[in-house]
Amino acid sequence: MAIFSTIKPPVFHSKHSLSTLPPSILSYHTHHHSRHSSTTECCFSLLLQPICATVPTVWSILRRFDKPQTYKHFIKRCHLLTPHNNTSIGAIREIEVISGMPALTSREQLEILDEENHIIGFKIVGGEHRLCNYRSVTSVNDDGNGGSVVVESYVVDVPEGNTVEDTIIFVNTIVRCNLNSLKKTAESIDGGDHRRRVPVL
Ligand code: A8S
Repeated sequence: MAIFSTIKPPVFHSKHSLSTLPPSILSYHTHHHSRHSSTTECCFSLLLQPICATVPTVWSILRRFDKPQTYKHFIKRCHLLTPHNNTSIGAIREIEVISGMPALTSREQLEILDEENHIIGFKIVGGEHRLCNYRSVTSVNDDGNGGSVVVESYVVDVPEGNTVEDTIIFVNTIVRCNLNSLKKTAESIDGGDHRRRVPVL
């Protein structure tokens, strides 16, 4: 499911699955993006991905700022530009994308790594691509049934010559593919269905 808006700060519509998220988690998705300071037109979107795997399993994949290619299949290579393999806040990675994309590389800086609430966020600070001022936040939440719900939101400038709709369709497609492959990777680690089965009486 995706919710998008060009309004700053982002406005959430009352969707059931979103209203079940703790307000502290939701505020990461809204307030963080309201720091977007670009003067060009920008857009915002939020996607939800239910996963039949536990929060620790999903988080163990997501938290690896140095290894996004584990589930982001558009990434060919990734290396850290900051010394000592340091992946704390401020760390910078350079990724190379697979051929066929309108991009070659992206330089990305880790902005949030909240191990307690399972939230990771980064912003794009350089590279050869068209997504200026891209910033994203991804959180993993317990679905209350033994599984997880991943929420990913982003803001990005609308590239010159493109419309808001084009931009959202393009970026949502990439994010949806990433979330789908995160689901597959996590579910294969957890051996499929980790939801508590409701006994049939
Ligand atoms: C992410 C999200 C996105 C990555 C995009 C949207 C990107 O890596 C690809 C193609 C581009 O044109 C831009 O979480 C860029 O990685 C796959 C190189 C940034």
